[in-house]
Amino acid sequence: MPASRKPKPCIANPNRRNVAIIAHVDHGKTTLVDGLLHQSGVFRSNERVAERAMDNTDLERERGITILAKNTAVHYRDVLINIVDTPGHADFGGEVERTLAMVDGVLLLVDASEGPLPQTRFVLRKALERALPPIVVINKIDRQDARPGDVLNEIYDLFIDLDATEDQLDFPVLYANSRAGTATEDLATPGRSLQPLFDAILQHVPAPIGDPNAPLQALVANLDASDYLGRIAIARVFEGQVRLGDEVAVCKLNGQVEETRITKLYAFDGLKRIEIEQAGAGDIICLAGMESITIGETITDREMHRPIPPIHVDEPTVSMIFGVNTSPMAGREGQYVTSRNLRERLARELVGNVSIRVEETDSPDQMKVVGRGELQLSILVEMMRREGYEVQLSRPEIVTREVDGRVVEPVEELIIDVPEEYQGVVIAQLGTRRATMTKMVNHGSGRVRLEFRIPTRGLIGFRSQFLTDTRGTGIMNHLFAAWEPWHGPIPGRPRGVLVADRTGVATSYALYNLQERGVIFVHPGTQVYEGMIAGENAKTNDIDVNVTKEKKQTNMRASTADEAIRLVPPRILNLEEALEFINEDELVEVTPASIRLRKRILAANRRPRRDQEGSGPRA
Ligand SMILES: Nc1nc2c(ncn2[C@@H]2O[C@H](COP(=O)(O)OP(=O)(O)OP(=O)(O)O)[C@@H](O)[C@H]2O)c(=O)[nH]1
Ligand SMILES: [Mg+2]
Repeated sequence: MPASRKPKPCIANPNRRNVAIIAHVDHGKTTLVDGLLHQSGVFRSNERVAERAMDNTDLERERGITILAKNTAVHYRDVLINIVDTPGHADFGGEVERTLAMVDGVLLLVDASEGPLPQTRFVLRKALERALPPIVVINKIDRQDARPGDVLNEIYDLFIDLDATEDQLDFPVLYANSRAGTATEDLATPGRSLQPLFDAILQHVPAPIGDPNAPLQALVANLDASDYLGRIAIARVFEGQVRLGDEVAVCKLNGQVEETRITKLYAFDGLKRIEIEQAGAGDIICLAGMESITIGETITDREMHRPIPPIHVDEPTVSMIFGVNTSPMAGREGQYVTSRNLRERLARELVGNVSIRVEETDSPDQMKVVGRGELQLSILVEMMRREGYEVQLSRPEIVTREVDGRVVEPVEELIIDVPEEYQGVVIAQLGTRRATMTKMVNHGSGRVRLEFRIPTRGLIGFRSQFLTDTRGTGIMNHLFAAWEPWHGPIPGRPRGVLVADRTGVATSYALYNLQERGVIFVHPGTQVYEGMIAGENAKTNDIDVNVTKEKKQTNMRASTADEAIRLVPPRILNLEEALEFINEDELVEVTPASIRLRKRILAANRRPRRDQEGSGPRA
């Protein structure tokens, strides 16, 4: 036997598989999990189960996207398959990165029409870096415009581009319709169930490796919480055994070791967690009763401390200042409004969210929150407002760094798919945002695919412009590509705003007279204050306006009841739109009931004027 031969790794448990489902946003991960749950007999035949059962938070259901990675487990034959559903949106990439630390293989889903997109590349790169064997699932083959053959070629190209090894290139391929719950190895033979996929998981995802008799080593890869159990650590056991009542050590991220006892132990089973007495190498488990535990920490033997190196995730690139609400209406609609409330809430977020950072600023009332993108930050704000918080937010900014005395900034790869007729306007728009086109493909279908490199900065505010420019028909995707030297100034919002000049209630009469000047953001009857933004000016300057003006009449009518007046419906900005809209001298005020835009300095006589054309570059 050659001396270099390594000892054969020990299979921890032949009846376990741990697999993550990864893909670009909307390619059908959560829908596929529905199918796997149904067909493994998790539900009673008459049980009513919501579509996309794993997307169980309010925000996920409302937006139809997965935000948090989540575990489930199904039985197939005599094997327990732990499955982790991951989010596909780039802003939640940190969730995918830490999930991969838990599994032994991945299902890479690719939409049969869209083909690989930026996040497909990101998640596949992360999986290949960890040497996780992939099973490729070309999904949505029922789509009218499905082109599975081409898509498979594009997937090969992507693997080669990512320097996949020979072995990795030898991936198995399945064709699926997740919505119908079918998969097949051969397009000529329509699938009838997901059995080929179950079989592929058993065959191609390796059983977990690890020594069940070694000292315990389990990595906390995710956190969950329940009202009843408090904080729940989701951990992958790599070595050894863990039993209820065991005394264990926790290797903390700060290098300290804490001793504790295992008081509550669970395994995943369908959509539930079931209590178990013990688990061993290869298992994915939940532990409750460890209040200070956090992601990246290792639960290990009391005598033999063997920490696993912490999970590294990509650096966040977008920041926003979260401040105590200072508007005259502060505290009216929210329950938690103080700087202490804000601090505590953000500290809590840090525990479960490895891809954000919170930094102090010069002011005790303001915290800088750094995340992966505007969506990730706005989801955090959205959760906070539902919990009763008020907060005021600055315009999102990108993070810069200094390398060898030069300022560098994040640059993204942007892929756009638009009908031919909008190509010109989109290219022109992106030109002003310092994008450079890298590729242009015309499939001859009437749509073109354009690829660009663009500073992350240039993307702020682009999405809404893009949707307007393409009448909602454009599709855009982007992904962090590299840090590059500063690309130079990018012009800011071309228009000024209409600023309320006094406190009061907006009237139809006043809004009617103002609507020719620009786009109105408030309904009649809305409470306004001096310095609040009531609309966008059609010109580049800001103007102070009285939106509370009443019609001069002898018998005054109620402000909202001027029925004779025909008002253009106001444009009500949602949180993301508001954040994209505001300039540096403006803020978004968020309360559980309202989203208001305002000037940073409210008093008109103290506010620097923005009445020159094109007031300066967007930093
Ligand atoms: N036609 C068709 N539609 C599908 C199929 N699978 C999923 N969909 C639809 O695609 C949309 C997105 O599905 P999801 O399962 O939420 O996608 P996802 O990958 O989990 O999305 P994120 O978690 O947000 O990244 C839903 O409207 C599904 O009904 C399929 O096989 N065929
Ligand atoms: Mg999903």
